[in-house]
Amino acid sequence: MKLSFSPASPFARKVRIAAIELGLIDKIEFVPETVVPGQANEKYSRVTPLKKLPVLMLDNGDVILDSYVIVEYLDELAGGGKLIPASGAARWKVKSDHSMLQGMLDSMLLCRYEQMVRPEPLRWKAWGEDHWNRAWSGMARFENQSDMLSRPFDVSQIALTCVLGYADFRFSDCGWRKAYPKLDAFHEKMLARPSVKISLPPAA
Ligand SMILES: N[C@@H](CCC(=O)N[C@@H](CS)C(=O)NCC(=O)O)C(=O)O
Repeated sequence: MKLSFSPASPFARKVRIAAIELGLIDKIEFVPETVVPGQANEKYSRVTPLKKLPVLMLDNGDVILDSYVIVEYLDELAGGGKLIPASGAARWKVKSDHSMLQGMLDSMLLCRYEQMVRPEPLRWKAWGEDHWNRAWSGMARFENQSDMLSRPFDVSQIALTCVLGYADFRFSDCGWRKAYPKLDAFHEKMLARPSVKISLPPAA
């Protein structure tokens, strides 16, 4: 299997952490890919018209996309129910938490693109603030959700780790540690895992 990848991508990081935790990392070849909004990448658009990474390319030519779906696929390969509970209330809780975190990451990425790609005169301040507030109030939600910080390791905890790592990477002066001390403790706990530590984004 091959995974399109960038060390700066929080979505690709989620898959990398999951692959390490599931013992599948050696079965995946990481293929570096560069995608920039507003710039064509015809070769990669043939892999996925959405031109987003990561994408998992299977040996039979099939393509699996969206980081959550890739993690679900890997989880099944590893026997199932490892990072995503197989059934019951725990399953829906983990999936729903993950959807919230995925939306937060999407909003953070839009803020980043607004700063990085959009020409200054075309920036829309209220729109950027709205997206940042979604991520920020999402963090507040998880700060106050005690089970998230203590339950067995799962895909939504990986996603929360990636949200916080991305905040450090691209919004280093946002002050999340001071505002959210329980998330800080959670992040420290996660950093004890080699999968989390080895996948930290590069220095910005
Ligand atoms: N829902 C997708 C989001 C992936 C995503 O937005 N990836 C970013 C890189 S971090 C990307 O490819 N951006 C390029 C673009 O949006 O043009 C997933 O979970 O895999």
